[in-house]
Amino acid sequence: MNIGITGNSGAGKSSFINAIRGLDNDDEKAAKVGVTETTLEPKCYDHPTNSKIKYWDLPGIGTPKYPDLETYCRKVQLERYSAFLVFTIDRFTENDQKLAKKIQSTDRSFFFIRAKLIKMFSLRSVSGHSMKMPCYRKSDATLWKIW
Ligand SMILES: Nc1nc2c(ncn2[C@@H]2O[C@H](COP(=O)(O)OP(=O)(O)OP(=O)(O)O)[C@@H](O)[C@H]2O)c(=O)[nH]1
Ligand SMILES: [Mg+2]
Repeated sequence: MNIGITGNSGAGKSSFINAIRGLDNDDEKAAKVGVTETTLEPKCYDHPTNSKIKYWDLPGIGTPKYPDLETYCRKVQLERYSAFLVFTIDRFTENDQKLAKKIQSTDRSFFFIRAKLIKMFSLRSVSGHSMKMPCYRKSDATLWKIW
């Protein structure tokens, strides 16, 4: 099974693949991780224990090479993959929705993955100081709200 890991650039797709394979980002077998457009072409990574599952580290959307969804779908060829994890951060955007619809139109399944939640909670914790909103105690409520 070929699982496409997709979503906006910088959402943490490559980092997720490394984490699920038990690798540090600086391991020589790890997917390349960075703060600017990093994954430029689809690249295949084995599941750590199940040889039937392949993770495809896909480029991110919204970069000079893949500026919009149409360009992205044309170059990445969604139909090559059997299912998708769609990475999002901070907000579900119209682009996330459009990408999900494109995937649905190819009869593939997908899950949305909300990445960098801990970062979101800690940022709110900082701003929460002035807004008197202790964030960590509210994290369960926040999770319910966005789910
Ligand atoms: N705080 C936080 N940072 C993360 C997390 N996952 C990834 N990052 C950071 O986010 C940045 C982008 O991570 P990548 O894994 O390269 O993101 P990507 O989605 O593969 O990016 P592209 O290949 O450009 O599409 C890096 O600086 C990572 O260290 C996370 O769960 N929490
Ligand atoms: Mg990447």
